[in-house]
Amino acid sequence: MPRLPAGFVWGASTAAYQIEGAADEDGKGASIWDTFVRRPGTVRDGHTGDVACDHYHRLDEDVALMRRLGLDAYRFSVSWPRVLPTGAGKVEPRGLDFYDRLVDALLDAGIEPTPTLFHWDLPQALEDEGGWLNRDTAHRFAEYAAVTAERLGDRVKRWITLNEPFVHMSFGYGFGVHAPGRALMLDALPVAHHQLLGHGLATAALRAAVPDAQVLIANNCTPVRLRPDARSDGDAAAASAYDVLHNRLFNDPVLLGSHPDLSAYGMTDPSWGGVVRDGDLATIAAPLDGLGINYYNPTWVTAPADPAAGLPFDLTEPQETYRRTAFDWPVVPDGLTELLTGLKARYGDALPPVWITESGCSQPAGTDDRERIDYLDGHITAVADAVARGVDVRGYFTWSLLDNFEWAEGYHQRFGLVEVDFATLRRTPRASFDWYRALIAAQRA
Ligand code: PNW
Repeated sequence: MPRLPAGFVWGASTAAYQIEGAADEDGKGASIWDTFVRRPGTVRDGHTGDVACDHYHRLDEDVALMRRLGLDAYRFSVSWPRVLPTGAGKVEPRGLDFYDRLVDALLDAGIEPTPTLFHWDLPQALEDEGGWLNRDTAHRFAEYAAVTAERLGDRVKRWITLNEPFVHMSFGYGFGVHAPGRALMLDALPVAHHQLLGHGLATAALRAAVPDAQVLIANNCTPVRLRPDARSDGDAAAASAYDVLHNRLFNDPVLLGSHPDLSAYGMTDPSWGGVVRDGDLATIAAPLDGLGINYYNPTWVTAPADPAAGLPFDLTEPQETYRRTAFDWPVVPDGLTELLTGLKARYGDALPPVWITESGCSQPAGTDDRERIDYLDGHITAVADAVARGVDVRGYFTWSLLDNFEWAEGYHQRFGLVEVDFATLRRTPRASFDWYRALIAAQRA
């Protein structure tokens, strides 16, 4: 069994739209996901998050599961349109009441609440004004952060601003496979900048409301790999270009206050045609207490077959045979060590303590999930290896506590330590739940 330093934080993660249900209860406004799932052909089998795990009505049962698991911390997300139904202006107190009850239940169970403020469920009213293509959304996000922190900040000290701004930009605005379903390709880039600006403004708002707040961002990062048969300079250039888009576009501004070289994307103007204004990078680079990393697998790239087609890389498959999750994602634990040591090498002293804010896998239905146990064991060992090599990692949050609404895949992908029967909403802890519980207990012993 892997062993991490004393004080290491053991957690599990979820997100509002994926578990809460109660999609229009207690004054909640519509989010872009409420809209998107109703558009034919967007989500497998037409699934929606209308009910999901019904966590909104079952929070006591779910916190009891967390207590049984022995979690130190629980990462959930706050639904922006529950708190501000039209994204700005009028606050819905019943929405805040729900998170207030959740926070109290967690503290009562000895579990540290670790909210994420934005896990992709933008209020539809803000999408109607352009969503994250509109710079104003960054300011609305900071106002929402302030409202939420004023209500919860007496008890909640660790805050995560954004979840995976890369995935939201690329899937939501680049390819259109997630809400809001826009397929703008590289014209989606302003979404990166406006989310990061929102992160910086929200960081200031959180610190103003909660003087002893710890503020993090959760970036989805991937080590970029070439196939062993790659040898052309074009392959290396493609790897570098992909690293810029997926990793550095989101880490460099936050940690260094600068943008990576975007010339592979035809961008040489530092203002991105007026999108990036004076002072923005300083706002974005406000000091952080930690960097959240969501890791699933490495990405393999080659030089583009058709460089004129648009992107300066092609995604490809590894030559090696890896085990695969139910999602068909390759299982590559050492990619996590590579990622963490690579971050340390690149950012040095500018790298704050790292938190693994998501790591886990989809496996077939059923509670005898040995493959998930192997996955977690391998990835936690990979974190321990990185710690042994000098990377300061403070916690590990597995994705996910419960089976839940997996975005465009609906309920077809099961990431939970706890199985959910979506017909009855009955929860059944899996073998991996008992394994994780034993792991946490052994670390304390
Ligand atoms: C993350 N990819 O999304 C999200 O933060 C979770 O909400 C989600 O349930 C979880 O990972 C599992 O998918 C990702 O294709 C979506 O590289 C797609 C990718 C990675 C992460």
